[in-house]
Amino acid sequence: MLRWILFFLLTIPAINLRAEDGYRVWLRFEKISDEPLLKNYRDAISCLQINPVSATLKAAREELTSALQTLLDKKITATTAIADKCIIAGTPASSGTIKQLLAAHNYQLGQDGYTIQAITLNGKRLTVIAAYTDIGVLYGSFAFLRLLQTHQPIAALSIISVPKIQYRILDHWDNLNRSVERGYAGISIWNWHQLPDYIDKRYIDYARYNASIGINGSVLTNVNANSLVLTKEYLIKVKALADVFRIYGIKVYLTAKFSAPIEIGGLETADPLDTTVQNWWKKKCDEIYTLIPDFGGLLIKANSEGQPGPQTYGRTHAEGANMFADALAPHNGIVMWRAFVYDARVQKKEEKFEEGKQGEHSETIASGDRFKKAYNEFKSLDGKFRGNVLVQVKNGPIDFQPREPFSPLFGAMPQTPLMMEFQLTQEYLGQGTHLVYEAPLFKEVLDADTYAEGKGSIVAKVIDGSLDHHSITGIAGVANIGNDIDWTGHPFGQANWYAFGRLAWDYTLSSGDIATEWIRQTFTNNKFFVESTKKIMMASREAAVDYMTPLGLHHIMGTSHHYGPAPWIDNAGRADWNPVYYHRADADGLGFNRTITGSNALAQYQPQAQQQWSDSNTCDEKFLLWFHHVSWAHTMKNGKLFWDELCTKYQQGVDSARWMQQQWNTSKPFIDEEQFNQVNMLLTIQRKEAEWWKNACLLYFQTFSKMPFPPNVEKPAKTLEYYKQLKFIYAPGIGGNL
Ligand code: BDP
Repeated sequence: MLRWILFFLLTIPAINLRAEDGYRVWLRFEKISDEPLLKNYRDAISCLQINPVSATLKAAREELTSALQTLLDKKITATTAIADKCIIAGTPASSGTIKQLLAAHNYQLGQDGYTIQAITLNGKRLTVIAAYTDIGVLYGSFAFLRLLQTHQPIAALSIISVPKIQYRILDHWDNLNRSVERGYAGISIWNWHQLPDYIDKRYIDYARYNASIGINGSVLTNVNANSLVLTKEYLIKVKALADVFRIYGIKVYLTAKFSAPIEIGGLETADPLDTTVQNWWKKKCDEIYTLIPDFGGLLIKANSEGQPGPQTYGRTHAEGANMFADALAPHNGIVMWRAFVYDARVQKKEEKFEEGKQGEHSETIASGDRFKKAYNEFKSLDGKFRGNVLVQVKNGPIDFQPREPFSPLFGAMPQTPLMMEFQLTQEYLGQGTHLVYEAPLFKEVLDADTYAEGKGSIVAKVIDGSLDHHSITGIAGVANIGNDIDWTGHPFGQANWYAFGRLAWDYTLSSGDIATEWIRQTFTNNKFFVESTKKIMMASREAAVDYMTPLGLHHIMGTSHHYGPAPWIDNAGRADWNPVYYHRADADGLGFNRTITGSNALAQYQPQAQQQWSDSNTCDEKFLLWFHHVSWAHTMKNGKLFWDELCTKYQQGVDSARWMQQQWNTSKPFIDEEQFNQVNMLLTIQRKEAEWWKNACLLYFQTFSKMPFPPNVEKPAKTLEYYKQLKFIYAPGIGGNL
C-alpha cells in the first residue's frame, strides 16, 4: 500500500497547488517556459559576483540569486572571483572590474542610472550590471531580470538607462485609521497600530516592487492631513518604515497639515510669517531628521477643500510654501506644494457665477470657473518659491477626469519646478472594478504641447526640467494600493502602478510596450495572450471615456463617492461640486463655454495651444465640451448631428466594454483559472456599469435635446427616474477624514 502511495506521489505531474493570487505582482520569476530560450539563458549565466558591501547591494544580490534560481531552474553560485558566464554587478566602490570598466567608458549614469553590458574580458563572457551608486545597481538588476522575464535576448546587451525625472513618488491617501481616501483595494497597508515593532513582510515587498520600476519616494499619508502623524509617537513608526524602504532607495515623505502648530504645538496661530510658527516648523523638521536622516520632505494641500493654509492668514501660497522650505532646506528636504486649490474665499465668487449668465464675460464669470483657479492663484507667484519647492500640479485643470486637457499651469510658470500629479487609483475611472489602463492617459498629457517656448514644448519637458533648466524635477502618482492580497484589488490595477513607474523613469516609452512588458511578467509570455490582452488594455481608456464622459464631458458622476453617473445632481454643497455646473445642458445644447464669450479659461493657454480648441467647428472633438456649449444640432466633423454623435459615442463605449470581455474569454486557456475568472467577473461589472452610464446619461440629456435616439443606439433598459433614485451610501473610497 505504502509503495503505491509513494508511486502515486512521485508520478503525479507537478501541480500548481497554489493559485495565482497576484501578490507577487510583476516579479513572479517563474521558470522560463520556452525551452530553447531557457537553454540559451542557462548557457550564458552560471555565476554571480556581487560584493555586498551595503544593504542595497545585498538586496540586489538576493534579488538576482533567488530570481535566477527560479527563472532558470538552476543553482547560481555566488563567487568572489570572476569566472566565465558570470554576472558581475556593482559600483566602482564595490568592484575593481567595474571601476575600470566605468572609467574606460565614461558612461553618463547620474545618481540613479545603470548600464548593462555583455562583454568578453580575458576570454571570459560576462554580463556586467554597473552603476555609480548602489541603488543604480539594484535598478540595473531589476532591469536585467525584466529582460529575462520578458524573454529578451541577452547575448549582446549594451544598455544605458538613466531616469529623466528625479523624484518619482507614490502619494498614498492613507489615513491613520487605515481607511484610504479614494482607495478601492482594502485598507491601508500601513499598520500604524503595530508599528514600529512589527515589520510586515508587505513593507519589504512594497519597497521591492517600487524599486523594480524605479519609484524612489513614498508619501505615506493623505493630503487631507492629520497633524498627529507629526507627533513623536507616529514619527517613530514612520522611522521604522523608512528603515525598511531605505535599502530599496525609497525615501519617505509625509503630508503636513498647515494648522499643526496649533493642533499639536499649542500655538495660537499657524501664520507662516509669524516667527514662533516658523521656529516650530524648524524644530519639527529637526526632530524628524534626527530620527530619519534621509527623510524626503513634506507634501502640503493648503486652502483647498476646507484645508487650512496661508490664505487663512492673508498670506500667499509662496509665503506658506517657503516657510516649510526654510525648515527643510538645512536637511536637503523638499516641499511639494499642491496647486489643486479652490478655497472658501473663491467659493463666494462661484456662487455669483451661478447667478451670472453664460456669455456674459464679467469678472465674476472669469473668476468663477473652477478650471481657472490654479492658474489664477499660482501664475503670479512664479519665481517666488524657494529653490527646494516643487509645485505639484494635477494633470488637468479640474480633477483627474477620464479625459482632461493638460493644466494650463504647465506652460505658465517657467521659473518654478512643476511636479506632475497623476492619479493611479481609479476614482473617476470605474474605481475598483473597471479595467482601465492609464498609460495612454498619462502619455496624452505628457506629450501635449504647451507651446510655452514655441512648438515642441511638451508637458514632459516642463516636468523633466529641460524646458526651463530646472535642476529639481518630480512626478507623483496617487497610489492605488491597499491590503488586498493582490495589492490593487483589480489585477489590472497593477498595470497602472507599473506604467506610472516606468513612465516616471522614461516618459518616451510607449504605452503599448509598457503593457507588453507588464503582461509578460504578470501573466505569461504566450504570444496569443500577450497580443490579445494588450489590445484590451490599449482600448480600455478610450472605452471608459466613451461610456462615461465622451466628447469632453466631465465631472458628471455621483456626488461625494464619485461612483456611477449622476449628471442631474444640482444640490451639492457648492456650485462646482454639481455635475450641472460642468455640463450646462439646456434647450440649446451641452458643454461649458470656456472661450472668450464664456469663462475665457482658454486664455490661460499659449495662443497656439488655444487655437486647437477655440473654434467649435475645428476643435479636437475629444475636448469639444470642455470648451464649447454646442447646440444639439451642431454638425460634427463626420457630418453627424452632435446629439446623434453623443449617443453613438456612448453606445461605442458600451460596445467596447462588451468586446473587452469577449476578447478576455479567448485567453482562458493561457492563464491561471482563478485569475481568469476574477477578471471575467470584474469585466461583467464593467460591462453592466458601462450600460448604466450610457442609459442614465442619455436619458437625462434627452430631456434637454428632446431628440430621439439614433437607430444604432440601444434603448435604455430602465427609466430616468429609476437611475436617479439609485443610492450608494456605502460606496467605497471615502476616507475617514472626509
Ligand atoms: C479629489 C478627491 C478628494 C481629494 C482631492 C485632492 O475627490 O478626495 O482629497 O481630489 O486631490 O479628486 O486633494
